[in-house]
Amino acid sequence: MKLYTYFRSSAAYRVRIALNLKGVTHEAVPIDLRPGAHRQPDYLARNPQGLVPALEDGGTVIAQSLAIIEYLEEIHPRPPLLPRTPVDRARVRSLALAVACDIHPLNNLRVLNYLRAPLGLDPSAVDAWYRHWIAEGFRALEEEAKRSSGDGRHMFGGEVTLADVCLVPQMFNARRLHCDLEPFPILRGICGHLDTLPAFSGAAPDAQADASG
Ligand SMILES: N[C@@H](CCC(=O)N[C@@H](CS)C(=O)NCC(=O)O)C(=O)O
Repeated sequence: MKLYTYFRSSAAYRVRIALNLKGVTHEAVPIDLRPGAHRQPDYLARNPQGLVPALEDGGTVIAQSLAIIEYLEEIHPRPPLLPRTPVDRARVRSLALAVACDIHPLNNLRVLNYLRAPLGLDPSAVDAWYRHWIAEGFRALEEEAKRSSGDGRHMFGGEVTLADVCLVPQMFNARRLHCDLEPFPILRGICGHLDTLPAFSGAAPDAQADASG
């Protein structure tokens, strides 16, 4: 298995966590987003979506972090990242999708670059955009976590789920961009615990071979 990854990509970070949790050995292939390696013909030939991560397994390339993680869940069911009952599975997916579909896409590199040019927003306006969507998304997740966390250490119940796998990379990015996290004590507490787990710390950007700058 090969994971096309970039150390700072939060979507790739999700997949790295899932691979670690499931103990799946793989080769990490760095795709440096800064010079645009994800837009080069050789990468687009593998992954026409032109984003990281992508997972190659047995000659097939799968794009989209949540599709990759659900694939891993099916071929390596232990430990499970989704709970047992349909209603609980739906709730965990709902928390994960709040990050992956509602927060992350608005703050992705290509979106921020488009705000800078051609739209011409200055750096402080782009930072305000970023922080606004983090605050908006985290406000909802903090409320959700009040109801769904069983122990203040996990987004749902008392076990690691897909919701945690999505939250931690988003929190990492929010910290890196100096977002105000004071209003989110439950989310901070959950991430404080998860960051101590080897599967999570080993997937963190600074722990990657391609980490730089
Ligand atoms: N929905 C996709 C998002 C993938 C994505 O946006 N990846 C970012 C890095 S986190 C990327 O490749 N950005 C390159 C760009 O914006 O040009 C997923 O979950 O895999």
